[in-house]
Amino acid sequence: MDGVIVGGPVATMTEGGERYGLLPDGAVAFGDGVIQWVGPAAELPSEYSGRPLTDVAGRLVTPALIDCHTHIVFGGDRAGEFEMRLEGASYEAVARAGGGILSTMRATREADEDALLASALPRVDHLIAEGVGTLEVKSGYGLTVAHEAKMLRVARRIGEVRPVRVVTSWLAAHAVPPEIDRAAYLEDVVLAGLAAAHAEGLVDAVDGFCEGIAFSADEMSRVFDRAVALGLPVKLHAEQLSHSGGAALVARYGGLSADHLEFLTDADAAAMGAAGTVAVVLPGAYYTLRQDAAPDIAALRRHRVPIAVATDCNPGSSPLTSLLLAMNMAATLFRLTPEEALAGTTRHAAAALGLGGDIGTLESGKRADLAVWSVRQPAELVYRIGYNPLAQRLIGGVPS
Ligand code: DI6
Ligand code: FE
Repeated sequence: MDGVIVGGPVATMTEGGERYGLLPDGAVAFGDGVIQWVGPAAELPSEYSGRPLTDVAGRLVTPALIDCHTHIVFGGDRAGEFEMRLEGASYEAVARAGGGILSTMRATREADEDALLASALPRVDHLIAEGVGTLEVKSGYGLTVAHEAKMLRVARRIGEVRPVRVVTSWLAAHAVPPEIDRAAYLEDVVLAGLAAAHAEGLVDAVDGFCEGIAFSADEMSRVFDRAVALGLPVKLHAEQLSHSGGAALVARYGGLSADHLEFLTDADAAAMGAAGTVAVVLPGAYYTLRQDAAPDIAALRRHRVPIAVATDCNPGSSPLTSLLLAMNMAATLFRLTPEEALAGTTRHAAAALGLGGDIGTLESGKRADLAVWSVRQPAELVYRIGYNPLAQRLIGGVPS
């Protein structure tokens, strides 16, 4: 589809120039789903002026948003557990009553693909309605070869039944299920399942939960070695609840991203900066778990680590389906500037998925994935709480 968008400010989110890469009165020309020209409307080349014109009437145009860290496919929910905890039950009591990741594991195993898809779509639709055009989806609640692959098949189907690009991550290294010992789980499920799921075309990247209660940096390095052998990029849940060495590990592997990072050190940030690894901050989990130490944003800035922001949508630590709210939380709880928060769901989120050449900014040659908002300035997208000003979304140039 060909077209030209005019009539309002365009936040291209390109780096190095104006804040937000802002063109106060911009134009975006696209054809065959790809952006062909972006610049001041007064300078639109005549070859594009005959195309179908969309006048946004003063509204703001940005890249479509990117949620680069979600666990949006899962069975059941944990509302009952939330209620128990607020009524005073301890975490251990909740676990004894069948709560936690393992309760989601059971519900995910019980659900077939159609049921998992049906339960995920309302959450996905909520994100799409907020201008999200690309969504990362992890496995990690099946915890057998078959159930992990099932989760990623559902993730792929989301991209077929909805106008959203889906990127998958193999997160079998999320927890050890009760029926198998740790070493056998790593070998026969995490590693063997990865090869099988990859052969089925289900895996875009390899993730893990590097934490005292989950997998050690040494265990994760075995998983990463296998990812490298298969030609797959790596990323990691790192330094979320304690300092476990995950951020340095993922930097050593030249990984796409290290995510969470509440216990990040200056040396970790330096290693990430040198490796070009993106820091994905997840304020929804920080908020839900009522953590008290935020990620060291100053260290990330000092070492020029790109910062992305995502929902971490999952039934336990972040039952969040609003990327706009995640941006607001990143600003208010972590002190990101509004420009950093919006870069975190566009340019830097694209980099966290290895798609920096394709999406995340409005530049010629990138996909025509755009959002049009009923706001006058970009900071409004971050400043408002619980308000969705999306007017229109174009994915590959197609209104959807
Ligand atoms: N970190 C988290 O916060 C979630 N997973 C992870 O690796 C928790 C997932 C859950 O509680 O279901
Ligand atoms: Fe997560």
